[in-house]
Amino acid sequence: MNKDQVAEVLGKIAVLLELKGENPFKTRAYVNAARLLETLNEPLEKVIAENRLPTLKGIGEALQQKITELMATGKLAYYEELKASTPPGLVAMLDIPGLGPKKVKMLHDELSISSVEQLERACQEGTVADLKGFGEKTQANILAGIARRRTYASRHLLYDVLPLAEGLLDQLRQHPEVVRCGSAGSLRRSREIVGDIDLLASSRHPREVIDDFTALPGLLSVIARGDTKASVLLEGGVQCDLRVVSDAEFASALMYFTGSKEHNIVMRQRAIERGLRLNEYGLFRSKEETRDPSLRVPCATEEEIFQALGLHYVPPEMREDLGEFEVAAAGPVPRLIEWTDLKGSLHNHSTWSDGRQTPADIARSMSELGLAYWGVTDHSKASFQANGLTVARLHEQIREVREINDALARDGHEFRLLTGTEVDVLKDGSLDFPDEILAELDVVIASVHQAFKATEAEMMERILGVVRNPYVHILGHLTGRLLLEREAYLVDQRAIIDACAENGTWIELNASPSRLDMDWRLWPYAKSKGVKCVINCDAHRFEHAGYLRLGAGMARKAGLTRDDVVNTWPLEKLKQALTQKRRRAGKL
Ligand code: DGT
Ligand code: CA
Ligand code: CA
Ligand code: ZN
Repeated sequence: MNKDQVAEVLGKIAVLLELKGENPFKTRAYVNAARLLETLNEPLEKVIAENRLPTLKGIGEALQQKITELMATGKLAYYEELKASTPPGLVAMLDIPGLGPKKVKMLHDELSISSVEQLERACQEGTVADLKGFGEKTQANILAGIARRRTYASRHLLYDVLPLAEGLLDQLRQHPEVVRCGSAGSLRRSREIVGDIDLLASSRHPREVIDDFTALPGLLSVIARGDTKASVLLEGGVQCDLRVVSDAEFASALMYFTGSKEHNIVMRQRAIERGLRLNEYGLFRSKEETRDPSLRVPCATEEEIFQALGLHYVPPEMREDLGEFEVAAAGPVPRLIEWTDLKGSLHNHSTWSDGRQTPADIARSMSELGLAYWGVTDHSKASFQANGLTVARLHEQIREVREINDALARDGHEFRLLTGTEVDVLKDGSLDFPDEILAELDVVIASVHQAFKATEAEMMERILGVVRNPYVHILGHLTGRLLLEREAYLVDQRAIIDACAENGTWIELNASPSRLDMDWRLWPYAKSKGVKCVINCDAHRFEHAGYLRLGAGMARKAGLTRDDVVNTWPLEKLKQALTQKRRRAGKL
């Protein structure tokens, strides 16, 4: 720990003591000690080593012991106990503007309120206003503060914020004073969930850029504004931070604000090992923290910074400190998949089940998009709520799709639909269609859509049986999670990957914005086992073709290349690959 971190803990102790209604002198002692450490102008280690803690004003024996313990171990038993004995709801209430420890204690003592939710209810009922020292105005402020807190705390699906960021970047690009701009943060790293949008621009006149940015139409509010940065609240409660730097600082600022924090820490360390300093202002020839332009190692791009630190370029999606440094130190990072490599999606729906367009319409629009093929894989009958197909209807559908393909061939088109199904995995582990009809289909995806509450053992037995079925090409949305909505069901993903490797079964990367399942964190393992990926839109309407891009972003996070993903292959190669499992099982 450094002195600022020690000071922070002492400050928190003061707050907890006040919440508990401890003797005010005791509380003051912690506040004063924290302030003293913050303003100390020599390293705390040195003071301790030279035994000079007792000479500091107002730091008695008890405090000396606590500071020493914190510095030595990074922890403090006293603080941990204090925290554990305080209801977490009381601490959370302190985040609401206008509520200090005294008021929170009073709410707790007088109205038995010990969580933000209880506080909100009490305010709505009007009981808070009656408390001494509160009143109608304070009560209204607390309610507003709770609402704001909720908005800020919210996390967002990447897919929902991407267009917001694009819209703002368009505005920045058109600004006459902007030299370069781009997104940073979790959005640039293509995280499936993002906290806020981070944008970066370079300019000679930051103030003008900030002024115009904060005056853009459609902002809910301007949260903060300075000469070189601003935070605004967008429609839907999404926060956006813009920072404006000089163009000489752009590359290092972009790198810094792209993160991740964990990745940045390693980069900084690599700089220090080379006698350099890396921070948001640049790369410097210096052994100390600096932003002195005369020490700057000129780097116009991120590539140059990586190079100066002995690394090949790491694409932003991979900057999570999850193995990218070993790769980029050993040689160039392999060319990652790009969404334009994708030739079609193999898992999609039509009006035959719960999709919006007919197979004929789908064929027309997907070929216009320049794709080469598109799977029509509607639900099976067990998914009755989605109008799942019976065997008889599936036969009819196969006929219809073949007729469409015949017509495409006659007209000289190369685009083809693929016949298929997203067949339900039933509770007992059997499939909703018999093997005979699965054998007729180009592509078979098996998905769990029911009995989510099964134990891990039950779920594993169900899924492993399906993985072994020679007619099942692809395992659909492996965990059934819905981001920000529903937890994954209990499955041992690695064991399933192992089984898929053994049986030649592919795994889907379902690119629907709230699924993105199987998760990018598992794909490096799957790749190491030789399991192929299929990036699927699970499209229910035309616009969902755009999910291919989102899915490719997740595959990039996992370091997947074009050849790891079967739907980058041309139709003939894909069709050949789709027969392999059946051939291996002697079914062809
Ligand atoms: P988010 O917004 O929660 O989805 O995640 P990020 O990664 O966008 O985080 P954010 O917006 O707080 O900060 C943007 C980037 O700035 C972050 O990825 C790395 C950098 N950064 C922020 N705080 C720190 C820090 O304390 N240390 C270091 N090394 N980097 C930081
Ligand atoms: Ca962010
Ligand atoms: Ca941010
Ligand atoms: Zn589906």
